[in-house]
This record gives sequence, structure tokens and C-alpha cells, in this order.
Amino acid sequence: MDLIEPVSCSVDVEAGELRGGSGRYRKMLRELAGLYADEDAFARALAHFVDQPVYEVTDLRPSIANGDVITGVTRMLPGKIGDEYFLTRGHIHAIADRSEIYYGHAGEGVMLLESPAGEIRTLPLGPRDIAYVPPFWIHRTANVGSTELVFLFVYPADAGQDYGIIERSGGMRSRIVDDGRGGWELRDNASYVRRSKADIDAVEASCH
Ligand code: S6P
Ligand code: ZN
Repeated sequence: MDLIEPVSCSVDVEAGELRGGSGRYRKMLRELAGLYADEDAFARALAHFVDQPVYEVTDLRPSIANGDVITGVTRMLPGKIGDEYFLTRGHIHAIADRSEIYYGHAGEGVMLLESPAGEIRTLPLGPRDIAYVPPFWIHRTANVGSTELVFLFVYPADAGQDYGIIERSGGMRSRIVDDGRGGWELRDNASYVRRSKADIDAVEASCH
């Protein structure tokens, strides 16, 4: 039996970080090309966000063993590309039946979820909101507020992330855009291509 040492971490909500974790990565806007509908607005925004990560993840990854968990904190800047709110890249878990819990700490977020067949759901992700991502749902998060969005996540360590499922369908079926009244609304993504039966079957097969 290989024992892992128990460890305590804490969430620094002000800094939007997990203190005492083991890893960190940053996502720059230039790494998110193709996510947003308005390519001209994206090109203009690149100049403003040269040095600043759009989002940053600090996590605790004791191992990637089946049965272990990965815990982390994501901190996202507020902002829009055109009228579309800042987003995480989004993914389905590489082993697609692995679920996930998010817990909001600060700011105003929305989780956008899509089933392999293209059904859309949204969940609020503000302070003390718990968002449950069930098995097989593609998920990404938007910062729909005017301050930083900070949330915690926990998911099985063997889950992995498949980002290609969103790229192959031309994005998710809906976009999260400014409704013109200080809030947000869903808009159909004109570039969206429905998944074939073979693609949907491949999601299910990822678990066997
Ligand atoms: C991992 C979990 C979060 C996201 C993070 C960044 O399964 O859902 O850690 O990774 O919020 O999003 P993304 O889509 O760039 O991995
Ligand atoms: Zn995930």
C-alpha cells in the first residue's frame, strides 16, 4: 500500500488561489483563439491582455491514481470579447463518466453545460453556489460579472480533459452574451456542428 501524506490547503479568496497546492497554470488570451464569435474584437483585445492571464488555476494533485481526487481554484478576469463574456476553454472529461463539483467563492459566474447530443444547461456559480457536473456533460465557465470570478473545483484524479470535443463541433451550441441590461443571455452559436452518432458513441466508449 502506497500512502500519500494527508495535507491541508486553504483558499485565498482575495488572491483567487489555493494556498498549499502543488501546481499552477495560466491561460493567456492568445491561447484562446477561436473561442469567441467576434474575431476582430478578439484581435483588438489581444493587445490589452498581453501580459495578464485571462484565467489561472492553482491545484492540489496528490496523484493521478484511480480513486484519488484533484482539487483546485480557478480565478478568471472579468471581460468580454465583443458582447461575449470571458470563458474557460471548456472540456469533457477524457474518461467521460467522471463527474465534478464546483463551489463559488467570489464574483458572478455561469457554468455552461452541453450533453454529447447537444442539450444545453446553465448553472449559477456565485459565492457559496455548488455546481454539480454530472457524468458525460461538457462544461465551461463564464465570468458574467464585473469583478474577478473565483471558484473551487474537485474531480476524480483519473478523469483527464478532452478539449477536442468542443473544437470539433465548432464550439458549444450556445454562447453566453451580454443581454444589454447588465445581465447575460444565451445565443445560438452559428458555427456549431452537431455531433454524429459515432462521436456520441465514442464519448460513451471512453469509459470502458
Ligand atoms: C477540470 C476542471 C477545472 C478547469 C478549469 C479551467 O476538470 O473543470 O479545473 O480545468 O476551471 O478550465 P479548462 O476548460 O481550461 O480546463
Ligand atoms: Zn472538468
